[in-house]
Amino acid sequence: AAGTQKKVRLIRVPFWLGGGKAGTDLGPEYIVKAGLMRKLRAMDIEVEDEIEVDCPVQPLLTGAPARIKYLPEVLEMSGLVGEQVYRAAARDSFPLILGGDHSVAIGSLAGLTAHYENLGVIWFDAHGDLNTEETTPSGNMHGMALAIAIGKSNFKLTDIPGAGSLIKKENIVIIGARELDPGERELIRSEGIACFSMHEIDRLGIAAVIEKALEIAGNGTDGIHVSFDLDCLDPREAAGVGTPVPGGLNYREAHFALELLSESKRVTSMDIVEVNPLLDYDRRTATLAVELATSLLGKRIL
Ligand code: HAR
Ligand code: MN
Ligand code: MN
Ligand code: MN
Repeated sequence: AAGTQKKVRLIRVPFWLGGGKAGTDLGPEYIVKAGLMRKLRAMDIEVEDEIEVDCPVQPLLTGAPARIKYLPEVLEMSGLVGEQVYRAAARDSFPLILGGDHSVAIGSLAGLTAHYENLGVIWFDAHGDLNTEETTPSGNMHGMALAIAIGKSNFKLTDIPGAGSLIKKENIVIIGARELDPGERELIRSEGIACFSMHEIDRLGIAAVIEKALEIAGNGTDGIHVSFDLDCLDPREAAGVGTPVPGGLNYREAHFALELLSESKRVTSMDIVEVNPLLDYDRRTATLAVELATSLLGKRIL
């Protein structure tokens, strides 16, 4: 787990079709160029051969566009990502998945559930990613990833070849939410999903929130996956994301959260998603992504 492991396997997923905005497919290259490998090796972490998943690209438009966008492509990408993530987890290498839009997490979870009996998930995000085919306002699948993971949509995690079981709603936690669609809010209420919005973070402080998150995601689970959407941060810290929302986590809150998760030694994998270099006008978002990964993987100030 993070904080103890010495082997990391980088899985690059240059995919944007789940988010509907080109540029996110350049995220992995941009994050690697910002010095990820060098920084991990400086921490004495062995970075195993990095894998680039051969993602499907935008198909030629034939006929009317589907309401749920690029479902066949998301399905294909998820199967390929799942295979690589499973392989890493099975040989006790820490899977570090670089997106890509947040639909790549569907692939991560497919692979992880093949290895772990019971997986907890901590989802850092400005959004809920809990839309279903009925409630999605955009048809973009990155906004449905968590609903797919817990089986609330028609298309489910278990539809991906190789996936294990669904993620239990009792073991997921959303942190940093501040823009929820009506259907998502309803689902959070009716299913009793743990969601620490920015309001709860302001009230309790990030340390208490992480403590509670570990209790929920760690309760009866044999692994914890951290899915980190860079838009959980305030756009002043991370401009290079597809759907920025004001009022997010600041630099230290985000780092402190990941440092605490690292100290817990419970986290077994991580996604870093939604970095869009084409929108990163002050060129800080990729560097930030690298720094955040090192915090989760055990970097200490002292
Ligand atoms: N909730 C909206 C939708 O479903 C917007 C989703 C925004 N995108 C993300 N996901 N970056 O976290 O379309
Ligand atoms: Mn194992
Ligand atoms: Mn997201
Ligand atoms: Mn988001």
